[in-house]
Amino acid sequence: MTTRITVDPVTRIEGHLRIDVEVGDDGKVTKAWSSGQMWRGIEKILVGRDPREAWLFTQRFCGVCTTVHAITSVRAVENALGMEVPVNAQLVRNIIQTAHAIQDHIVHFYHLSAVDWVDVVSALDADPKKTAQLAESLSDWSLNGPHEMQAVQDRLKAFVQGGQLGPFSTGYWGHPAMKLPPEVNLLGVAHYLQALEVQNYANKIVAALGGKSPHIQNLAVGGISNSINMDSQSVLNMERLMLIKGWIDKLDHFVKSAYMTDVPAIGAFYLDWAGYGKGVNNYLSVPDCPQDAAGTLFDLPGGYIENGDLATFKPIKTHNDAYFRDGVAESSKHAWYHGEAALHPYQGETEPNYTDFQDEGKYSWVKAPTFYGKRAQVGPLANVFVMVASGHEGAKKYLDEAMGTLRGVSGNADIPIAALESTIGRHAARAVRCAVMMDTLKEQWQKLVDNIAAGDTDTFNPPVFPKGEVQGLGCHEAPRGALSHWVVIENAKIKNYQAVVPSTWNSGPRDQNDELGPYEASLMDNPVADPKKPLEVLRTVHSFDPCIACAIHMVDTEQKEIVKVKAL
Ligand code: NFE
Ligand code: MG
Repeated sequence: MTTRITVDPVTRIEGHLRIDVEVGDDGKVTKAWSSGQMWRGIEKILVGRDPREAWLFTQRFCGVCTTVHAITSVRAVENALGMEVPVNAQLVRNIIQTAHAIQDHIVHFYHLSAVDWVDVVSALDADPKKTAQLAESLSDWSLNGPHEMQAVQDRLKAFVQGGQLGPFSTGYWGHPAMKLPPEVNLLGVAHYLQALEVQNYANKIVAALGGKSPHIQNLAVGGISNSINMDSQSVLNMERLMLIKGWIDKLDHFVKSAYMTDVPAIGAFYLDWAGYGKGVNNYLSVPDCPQDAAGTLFDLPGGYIENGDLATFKPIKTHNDAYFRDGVAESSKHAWYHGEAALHPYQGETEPNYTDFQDEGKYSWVKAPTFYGKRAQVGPLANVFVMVASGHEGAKKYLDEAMGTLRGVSGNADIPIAALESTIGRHAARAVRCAVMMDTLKEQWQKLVDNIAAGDTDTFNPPVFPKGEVQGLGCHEAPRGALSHWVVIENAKIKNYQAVVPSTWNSGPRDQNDELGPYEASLMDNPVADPKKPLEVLRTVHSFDPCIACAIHMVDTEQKEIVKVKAL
């Protein structure tokens, strides 16, 4: 007999995601469906507007990856206009997006997914001294001492004695799939609480340059609105840059000494999860951190890898590389829109056609993107593989380091890199990427200081809109993966706007050929010990860091009525 499990909504994500699985007699998933249960109207709002203000709207796609749709949008319009952007503007944007990525990765692991693996209640049974010994043997993170661990356990006891677990009240505590010893659970809880403080330093960097966080204010098509003047107290000056440097150093210590060791150390107890969750293993990633005004040089490489084979790596060299630009299409065969054919984003159509949830038909507001007709997984795992395949030194170094910790703590020296193609591997890759982002952030900061010291204070080139039609593509390797915005501009007004978002790539339903999307494929064969507490399903889905708010933002280019809603 098969059991159908519906998880709706999946929590500890952004937006509304429904996951359905069928579990066979052997307790393993045999069928899976991923369904985006919300839709928005932001692309529609953009039609007819001034392209210079699009970023202010697209940034509101999401409350989590807040900077990314702003930066990608100005890049798309600049690309349509064939514009150059001052180097200072590129570097300030790079600092903002990199700091944001670090904040996002820290929060995802510690606050949105660690409790799938760390049993908070079991931490009450830990010996805090042993936890500290273990922690100090793994790294030099400064808050690993016995007093700290005792204080965390006391705090946890107070929660329990008070009859409430506070932020930990709804976990699957005591679930048979929880395998960490109490001491490691206490370590996880301690770093969960410390990470709440640390992630704030990344937000401060974003706010110091962007005006506020979430949702930065300092962008412009053509550059940034920050002024640079070393002799002024009220604009971007050395004092402000040194303040940012102080926050960068604090983040660096946590990322390198806590996050980079916690994930492989916890993963070492869950090596069985290196055998689940592979799913779609074509990997797509876009280049990022442009270094020159024309956007021809990038610090972080992009590319495509087929079937998990790094030897198939093909580079994507710029944000307008024809190889990427011509390969993307989106299908609505199983999404609640009219039309079955996969369409290129410049020709994208989004005519709603809601049908209720049909297992074999339409069942999601998310479209199914493909790259040259194939499904692709995006995100930190794709990004790390692409960086390693293209010879990025930092990625290779941190991947080696993480694999070393994993092999050391598990006592299994033979764990291959291919183990990363899994549920637990996506977490490990995110930690590795975060360490790479940390070094990238430091480099962007230093380059900005050097560029200003060399006498360049330019931050803005004014855009000029031609008569007639132009089209542009902007890309960004966002925390959840490859992001692209596609804009068609006619007589200085937006004619069409499409965003093909990381969570669309990963959470999309079956495509035009009925092939499963990455979430769906990754759930196949996952064990489910207790259908009433489908922790394993959450583990695999959470490992992608879902964001459904980003994934669905519909447009009706013909401006017909889309749906009637009752405002109560
Ligand atoms: Ni709303 Fe997002 C990211 C984008 S969606 S979080 O990262 O773009 O995957
Ligand atoms: Mg879209």
